[in-house]
Amino acid sequence: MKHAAVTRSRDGVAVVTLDNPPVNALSAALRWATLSELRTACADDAVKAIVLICAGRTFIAGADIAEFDQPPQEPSFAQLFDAIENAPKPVIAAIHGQALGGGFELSLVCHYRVAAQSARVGLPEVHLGLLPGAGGTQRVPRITGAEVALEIITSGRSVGSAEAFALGLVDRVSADSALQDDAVDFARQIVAEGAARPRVRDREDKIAKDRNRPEMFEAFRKANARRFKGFKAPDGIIAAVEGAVTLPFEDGMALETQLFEGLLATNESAAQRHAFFAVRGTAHIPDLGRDVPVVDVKAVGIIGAGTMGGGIAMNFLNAGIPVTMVETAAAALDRGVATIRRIYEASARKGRLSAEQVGQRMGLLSPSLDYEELRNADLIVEAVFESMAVKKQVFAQLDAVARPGAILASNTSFLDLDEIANATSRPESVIGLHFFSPANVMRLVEVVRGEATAPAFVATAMKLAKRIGKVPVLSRVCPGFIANRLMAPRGEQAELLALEGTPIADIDATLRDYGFAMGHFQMMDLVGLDVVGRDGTERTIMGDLVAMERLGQKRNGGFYDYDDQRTAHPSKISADVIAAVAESRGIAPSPTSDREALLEALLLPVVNEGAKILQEQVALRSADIDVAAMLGYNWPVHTGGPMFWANTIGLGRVVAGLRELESRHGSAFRPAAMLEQLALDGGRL
Ligand code: 3H9
Repeated sequence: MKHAAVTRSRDGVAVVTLDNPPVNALSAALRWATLSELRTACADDAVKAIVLICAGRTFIAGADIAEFDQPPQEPSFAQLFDAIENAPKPVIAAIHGQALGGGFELSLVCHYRVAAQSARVGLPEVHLGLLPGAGGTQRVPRITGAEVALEIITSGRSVGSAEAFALGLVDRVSADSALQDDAVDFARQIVAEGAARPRVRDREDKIAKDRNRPEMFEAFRKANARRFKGFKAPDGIIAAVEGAVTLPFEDGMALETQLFEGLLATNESAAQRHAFFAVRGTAHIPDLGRDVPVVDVKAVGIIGAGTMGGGIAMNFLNAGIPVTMVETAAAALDRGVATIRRIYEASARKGRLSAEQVGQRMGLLSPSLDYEELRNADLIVEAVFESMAVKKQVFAQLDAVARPGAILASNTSFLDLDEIANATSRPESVIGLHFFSPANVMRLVEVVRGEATAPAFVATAMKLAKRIGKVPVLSRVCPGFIANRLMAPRGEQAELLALEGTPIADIDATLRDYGFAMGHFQMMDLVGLDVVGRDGTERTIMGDLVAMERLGQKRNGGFYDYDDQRTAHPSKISADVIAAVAESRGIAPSPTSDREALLEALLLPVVNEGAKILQEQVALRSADIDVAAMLGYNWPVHTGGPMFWANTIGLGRVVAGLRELESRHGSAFRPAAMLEQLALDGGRL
């Protein structure tokens, strides 16, 4: 395939169009094509200036991430970038869509940058556990100064054209429809003026000032220590930007390359690159080809105006899709609508939404007490109390009012979807859409495919989830589906370890050190012990704490005591409760003090559950399980999710650890057959 072409040459301006769909990733093939067109244009005496522009929806979105695991191929970034920067004619980048990572870095070796109004530029490498490795850490500080560069590169955020212009990162902003013409005009103007070709690498003014503030780097590191915890890339970025200020350009570049290569070899970067592709890969469903028709969802109904129903409704309102929200009682409906309004107004106060947007979104919401008003809905999502009897009744009612061809979705988190579907005359129309709380924030949605669900409705749900900004993961029916089922053993293990006498503060600290934002017991206290609840007759720690009105942070403490600042302190009361429950259940004290053993006791059972989910084909692929854990339970991204982590530490070790747990606690911890086999074969999950 030809990736770059000189599409026209007008008044001595060669327009080189780069074309590597879908996002113009700067693969070796695209680097070759660009270099060769550049050389041709440079050799052509009729060409006075060169515009680099991209075909398709965006400018270059960065290096081709898939190439990082392959041997380096020529031409290198450095070879291409040297050729551009030292070209004998001015080179102008014309940016639309996004110029990211290596793509933005390519624009920084051009002599000028023209951006379309809607364009954005940025260096998101930090999200891949990397730093910009093609000069970004050296050139951005030369334009913006080190402080702004640190913020932009460590956050990985993309910068809109207006801000980029204000910062000097682009030289001109043009109307979206006129980008190419503007860039060509700009090129002609530069040729006419005969100005010298500026190179960002030669700029000294900003970094000269930064040389007087060496303390800035340490201060930045300290101020962001919490945000950077567990990640190696931010430290590398800070060191590279510091190098831009303290070293000559070539030495700074050498430092950047060395730091980039070091990061590329880390488990964290491998994990984050896995996460990148895993999140994008969930939508590929092998038995759903492109020919499966998709329903155009123009109107949505929601049953239930509680926390879940309201949160789900907001996703559709945010995407401009009208929602009819139905409740049985006026008071509950009013409360639900008021909550949605309150959340939008809070966003408006923080400047995230305009008053007009709040009005538009609320205008799309129709509260109702009547199922009849769902007649025209293309999709109806049930989000009522988690009881089979109630859900069956709701679905029978929906069956009576919904139009033929409407999708009937349940937000159940652990009930049997097939049983719910059979309460209707059209089980093929029933699907699970399992959102995670808070549903307007959490990115995961499990799309649950029942025995009878029609392929077109599965395809519609996957597509719709993306449209409302969610990441869909397909699950078959089983108790807890993927994420809740996967993570249940972590909670059970945490409580078992506590009953054996391991201090809950140690258990929580182990999870935090691994990278979770919170430990299990802190989380329970935050959610509320009465909310979490537990079925069964066995005496539990939680049951005893609830009986004592210790409901968590909101009342009297829970596992921990809390002061006025809501800081957790170890609690004598809960320690006594734990000891009493352990005694009543005949569990002898055998605390685990070794942190690594603690971690494995907490997380290997999760891996084991994941393997069972995979071998039962509840999930399509192990990467989907990782996505469910990362986006549904905030599993630390720098480990790549439980399955990727298991591969990283080695399946032999996972199996050995589980066998050890099995010998102590019984067959619940027996390694899944798939794990045993893969460990034997040297395979990966
Ligand atoms: C870098 O540049 C390093 C340099 O500093 C140094 C080098 C020495 N590579 O996200 P989408 C695929 S590191 C390969 O669904 P959107 C993606 O997998 C890079 N593939 O679209 C998907 O494939 P599929 C720094 C890539 O419209 C398809 O393209 N850059 C790459 O929602 C569509 O992607 C970044 O980190 C890539 N770089 O969002 C930017 N990018 O269809 C990464 C995308 O088979 N990219 N693909 O599932 C993005 O953030 C988004 O893709 C973008 C478009 C915002 C551009």
